[in-house]
Amino acid sequence: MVAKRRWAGINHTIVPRLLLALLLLSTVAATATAADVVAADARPNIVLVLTDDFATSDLAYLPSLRALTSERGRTFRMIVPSPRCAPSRASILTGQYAHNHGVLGNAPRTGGWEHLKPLEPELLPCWLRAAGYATHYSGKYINGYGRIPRHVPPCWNDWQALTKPHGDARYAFAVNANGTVESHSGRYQTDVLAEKTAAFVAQAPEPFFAVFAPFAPHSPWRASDAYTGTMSGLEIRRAPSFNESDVSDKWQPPALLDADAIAEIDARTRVRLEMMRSVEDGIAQIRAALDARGIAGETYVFFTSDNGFMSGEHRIAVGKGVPYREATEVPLVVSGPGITPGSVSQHLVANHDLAPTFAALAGVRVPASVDGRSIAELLTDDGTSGRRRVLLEHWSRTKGPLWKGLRTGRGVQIEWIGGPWESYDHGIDPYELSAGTDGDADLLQRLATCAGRTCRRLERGRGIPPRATCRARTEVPLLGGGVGRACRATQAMLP
Ligand SMILES: [Ca+2]
Ligand SMILES: [Ca+2]
Repeated sequence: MVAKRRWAGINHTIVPRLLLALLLLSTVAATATAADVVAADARPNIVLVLTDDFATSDLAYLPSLRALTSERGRTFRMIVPSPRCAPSRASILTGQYAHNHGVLGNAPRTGGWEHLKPLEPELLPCWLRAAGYATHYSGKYINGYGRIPRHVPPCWNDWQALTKPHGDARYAFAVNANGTVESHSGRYQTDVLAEKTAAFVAQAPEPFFAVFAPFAPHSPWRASDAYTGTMSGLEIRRAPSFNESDVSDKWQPPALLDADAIAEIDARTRVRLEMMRSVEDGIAQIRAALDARGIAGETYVFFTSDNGFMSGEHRIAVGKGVPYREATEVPLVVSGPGITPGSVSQHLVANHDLAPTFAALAGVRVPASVDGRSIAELLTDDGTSGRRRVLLEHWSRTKGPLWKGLRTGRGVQIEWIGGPWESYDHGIDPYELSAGTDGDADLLQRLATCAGRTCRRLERGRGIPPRATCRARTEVPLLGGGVGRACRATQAMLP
């Protein structure tokens, strides 16, 4: 079979895959050896669909999205330790907690692209590229990117990122296409971005790593003309935490939402879901490209969000950046070789696990700076990750940390800086309606300053000497636990 394909401006005649990989990789990864290429040829492709502010509850309204993701793969409930756009995206690219990568917020003073830029030569795409992967990014990169409109971060073979300020408009926006700024008008942003990823997937040399990062369903909330109004009749379901009636257990709670505020939340939810219809189309287009090329069986597709989203739960009308489940939990759905369709994992997974997971799938060693752990084995096996807890941490724009917390498979302990502790046992209070005041300050402090292997050890409970023996037989002297009430509370929170 002989056909012409085009890659990176070069026409190639199709030859057996290994030879093609050798030819192409010699142009994209000068450091790869022949041995690397042979190994790389057997490695899977990886596609990451990274949405923006998609909430776990949104999935219930989107049957087509479920058909494209959870019904074809394995669903994890993923914790986002720092639930705002830039810190989360930096964690995905570094495999680190925010206190280690240093992108603490969205704005230049404490975070955003300005704080990520010095790290760019060492990020995930560079690990994969050095190992022979072809790399692609389409969509929203990180807050503040585009202030130098032609900047292309290193290690991306095909770079198609939204630039500011035009990146905010849904029908008029600009894309940095490998260093050339393209102006787009008249077409819906998500459609254009999906097309770019599908085009890459259709012809990139294998193995490849492709990121489709639509700026949806983030504000400004505008659906494509094709889907505007399609969710207008949708009845919005209320979680028990919606407009929480008794907030005496919360620190500095907002006022009760009135009818106007609730109507606004519902209207916004409908438009956000309409925006996701275009993301569904994008995923379908990318999958079609994989199918057409016959490589779906050797490609992992990850679907997730950079953070969750509040829509009236606990009276919080809009946004993220709070320690509640709606903000700190997002769905992670993975489909690919060996993964049971429709399966669900109960393991505690965090977004700084994504980079080491991609590295493991690619057979790449991660730098010692990585805090996360690979979940590659959990994609096909119910075995144990050994992880008992994940740190939560969040900073204000100017005043340092706002809150920190310990999240387990069964609950959460939150420390409001300068305020009280709020703790929830998700086994009996999954909607976080009635807070306790338990908190392990010592363990939290250790995790909040951990790095690399130490983080993983603290998350497992290894290396933490029990501080006391619990008094009752029903209590367990948990690693990192304490005595009395703290001991019981910690026990109740174990997965
Ligand atoms: Ca976001
Ligand atoms: Ca309450």
